[in-house]
Amino acid sequence: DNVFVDPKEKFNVTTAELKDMIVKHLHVTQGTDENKANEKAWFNATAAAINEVIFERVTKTQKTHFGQDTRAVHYLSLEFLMGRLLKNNLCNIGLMEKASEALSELNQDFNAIAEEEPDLALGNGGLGRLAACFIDSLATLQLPAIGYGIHYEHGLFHQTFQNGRQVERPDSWREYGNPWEICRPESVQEIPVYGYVETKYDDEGKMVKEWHPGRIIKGVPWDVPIVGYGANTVNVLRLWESRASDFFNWDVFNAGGYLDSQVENVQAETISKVLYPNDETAQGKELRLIQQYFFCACSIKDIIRRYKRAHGNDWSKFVDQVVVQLNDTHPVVAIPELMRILMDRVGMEWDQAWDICQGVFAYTNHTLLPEALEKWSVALFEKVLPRHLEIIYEINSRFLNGICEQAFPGDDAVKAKLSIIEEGRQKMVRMGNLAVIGSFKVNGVAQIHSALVKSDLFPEFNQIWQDKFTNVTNGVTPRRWLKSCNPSLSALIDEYADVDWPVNQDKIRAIEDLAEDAKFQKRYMDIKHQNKVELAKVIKELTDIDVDPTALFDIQIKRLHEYKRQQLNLIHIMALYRRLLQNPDYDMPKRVFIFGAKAAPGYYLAKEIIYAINKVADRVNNDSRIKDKLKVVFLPNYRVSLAEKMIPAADVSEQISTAGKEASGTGNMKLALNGAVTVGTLDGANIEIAEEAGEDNVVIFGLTVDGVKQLRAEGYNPWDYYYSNEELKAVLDWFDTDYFTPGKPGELSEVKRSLLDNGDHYLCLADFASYSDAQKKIDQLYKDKKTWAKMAILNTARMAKFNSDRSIQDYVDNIWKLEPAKVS
Ligand code: 26V
Repeated sequence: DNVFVDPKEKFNVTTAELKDMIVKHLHVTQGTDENKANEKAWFNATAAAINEVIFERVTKTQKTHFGQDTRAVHYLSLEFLMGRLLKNNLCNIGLMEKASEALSELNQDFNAIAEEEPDLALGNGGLGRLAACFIDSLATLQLPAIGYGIHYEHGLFHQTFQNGRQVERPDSWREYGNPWEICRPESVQEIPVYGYVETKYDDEGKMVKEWHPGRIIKGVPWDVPIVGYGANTVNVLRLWESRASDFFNWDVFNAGGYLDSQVENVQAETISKVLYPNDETAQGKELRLIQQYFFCACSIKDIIRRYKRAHGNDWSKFVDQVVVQLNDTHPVVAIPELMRILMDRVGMEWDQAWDICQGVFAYTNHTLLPEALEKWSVALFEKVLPRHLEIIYEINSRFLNGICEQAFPGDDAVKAKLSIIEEGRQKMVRMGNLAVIGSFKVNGVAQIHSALVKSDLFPEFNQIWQDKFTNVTNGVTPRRWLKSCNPSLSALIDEYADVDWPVNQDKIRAIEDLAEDAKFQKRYMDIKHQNKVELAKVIKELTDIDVDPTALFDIQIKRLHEYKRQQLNLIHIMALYRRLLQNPDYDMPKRVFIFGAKAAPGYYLAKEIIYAINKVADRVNNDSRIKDKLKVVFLPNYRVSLAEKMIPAADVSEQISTAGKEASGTGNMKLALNGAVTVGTLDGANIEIAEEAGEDNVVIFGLTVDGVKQLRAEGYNPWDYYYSNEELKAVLDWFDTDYFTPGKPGELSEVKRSLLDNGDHYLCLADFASYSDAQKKIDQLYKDKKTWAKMAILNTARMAKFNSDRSIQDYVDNIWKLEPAKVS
C-alpha cells in the first residue's frame, strides 16, 4: 500500500471548478467582486478556495489518529520559520498548475498574487526553519505529529538599510488577517505564574505542595494546517496566543478597576507580542522565561487533555502514546512542568512521575557556542516559577546523590560541573544540564556536531549514559527547496527521474549519468542562467544595482554572526578589488558577491560588518576602473521568501564558518541541491555534503576542528598573519582609511580591530590564505564550463541524504518509535 500517487492525480478538482471556487470566495469571504478586487483580495480568495480541500483533511486526519489511538510526537519549539504557505500548500496538494491556470483565466497574475502573502517569520534562522521543514516531512510521511509554538504578533523584525546601516522595523504579518489559521476557543488553557508555594500536610500526614499563583494567563490556540505532500495527512501547527484571563480580571473589574484591568490585559498580551531576535541579551529577560513557560504549560496541558480523552485517568499508557521533542533548551521548562502536574495535580509519587518524564522527553542540541547555552538566575526562576524551582532542586539532588555519586564517587569537581545549579555570586539554573538529565535521548544535528556534544560539551554525562547521546543529521524539504522554488529545474528532473522524486529523492540520482552529457549540461545551465536573470531583476528592484547574469553568482545567506565569518568573505572581496586595481587584467571571471543577513539588534560588531560590506559595495560597484568585473550586493530583509529567489540562482555557496562552530547549517543543503558549488570549511553538515557530492564537486579549505584546537593550544596570534601576508596587511589597513567612507576615516575600523586587537576569536586571518586559494580554484573551475556544469549537476543529483524526510525517519527509528497512520 506504499504505491505513490502523484498529488496531481489525487484531487479531481478541475480548473473550471477551482475558478468558480475562487470567485465564490471573492464574493462570500472577501465581500468584493472580480472587478473591484485587489491582489490581496485575490490572494485571500485563492487561499480560502484551497482551504476547502485542506480543512476537510485536517478533520479527517484527526479522526483517524483518534480512532487508531496513535502514538504521536509533539514538537515543542519557540520558533517555526514557515515562510509563505500558498505555493507550498498548492504544491503539496498538487493543484499548482490548476491554480495558476484558473487565475490566469481570470486575468490575474498568479505570481503577483503569491507575492501578496507576508512571510510567516516566527523564527530567527536555522533552528526555526528546521522545525518548519520537519513538520512538512512529518505530514508527508503520514506520521501523527503536532508542532507547538507561540502565536507571536510580531515575527522577526523587518530589516532596512539607512546609509548602509541596519534599521529594524516591526514585522506585522497578521495586520490584515491570516487565511491559514483556525482559532480553537474550545481548547483554551489557563496558565499560572508568579506567587508562592505553601507546604501542607494531608490527612495521612503526607507533605503536599500548593502553588498560589500571583497571576493567571489565558492561552488561546491557533491551528495552522500542515499539508503533507500528496495531502493524505494534514497535521497542525498549534500556536498559543496569550490573553488576560477573564476569570482573574473580573475581581479587579468589579471593584471598579476598569483601567487597572486594562493594564493587566496589556501585560498578559505582551507575552506573545514579539519573537526575541537571537542575541546574548535574552539572558535575565523575565519576559523570555515567561514566554517559554507559557507555551510549554499550554502544550503540556493540551497533550494531557488529549490523552485523557482516550485513556481517562489510566496513566499507564502515557509513555506509549506521547513523545515530546524539545527543540534546543528553550522548551526545557516543560520537564518540571510535567513533574508538577503529575505530582501536585494527579497525586503521583516522585518516582512514578519521574519515570514518566524520562520516558517522554528527548532533547536536540543546536549549538556549542557557550554564550548561547541558556541559564536563568535562581532568583528570577523563583519569582516567576517558585514551584518549578523546588522541583528542579529535587531533580538535581536526586541526580547528584544517586547516579552521579555512583559514577564519580566523591568527585566534587564533576558534581559541580554536572549540577543543574551553577554556584557563584549569582546562582544560575543550567537548562542544558536539566535537558540532559530529564531526557531519554539527546541528539546533535550533524555527525561532527554530535561527536563534539559528546566529547566537549557533555563528556561526563556521556560517560554516565552512553546510549543517551546520538546524532540526527539535519535535512531540508525538497518540496519547498526544489520543487516549488525552482520549477524549471524540477521540470527538467521530471523528464529523467520518476515523478515521486519529491518523496524519494534518491531518484534524482538518475541525472548523474547525464552529468557529462553536453545537451543535458546545456539545458541545466540554461535553467541556472534564467534563474540568475530573474534574481538580477530582483536585485535591480531592491537595490538599483545592475548585475550581469553571465557573471558567477556567489551567495552567502545566513544570520550575521562572527563565527559564520561574513567578514572573511569581505576581506577576500577587498583583496580581489585590490588585485584588480593593481592589474586591470587580473585573471578572474566576472563575479557578483551577494549577501543576505540580519544582525541581532543588540549585536554591535555584526552591525558594523553589515555597514562595512555596504560601504565596500558602494565603492566597488561604482568604480569604472574595474570594468564591472566585481559587484557586491547586500539584499535587504533576508527571509524565507527571498531565499527562494536567491538559492536557485547561486553558482557558489559560501559555507565558511570556523571549524567546530556551525552545528550543521541547512542553507548549505538547499544551495547544493539547487546546483551551487560549496566553498566551505570542514564544519557541520559541510563534511557530509562533501562526502555525498564527492570531494571533486566541492571546494574545501581552512583549518579542521583539530587544527583549530591545536592552533589555539599553541597560542594564536593574528598579528603573525598580518605581518607575514602583505596583501592581508594592506586589506586590513584599508579599513582605517576613508577609501570606502569618503571624508570619514576610521568608520570601518571596528572590523579591523576585532580581527587584530581583539584577538580574531574566529581565526579569520589564520584561514585567509587557504580561503583565497580556494577561491582561485573556483575561478579556474568556473572558466571550464563543462567541468562546472558537471559539478553543479552532481550536486543536485547527490543530495538525497539531506532530505528532511530522512532526518525524520532517523528520529522515528532511533528516538520516537512511531508508526505512520494512513489517512484514506
Ligand atoms: C538562542 C537564542 C538566545 C536568545 C533568544 C533567542 C534565541 C534564539 C535562538 C538561539 C539559539 C539558536 C541556535 C541555532 O539556531 N542553531 C542552529 O540550528 C540549526 C538547525 O539545527 C543549525 O543548522 C545551525 O548550524 C545552528 O547554528
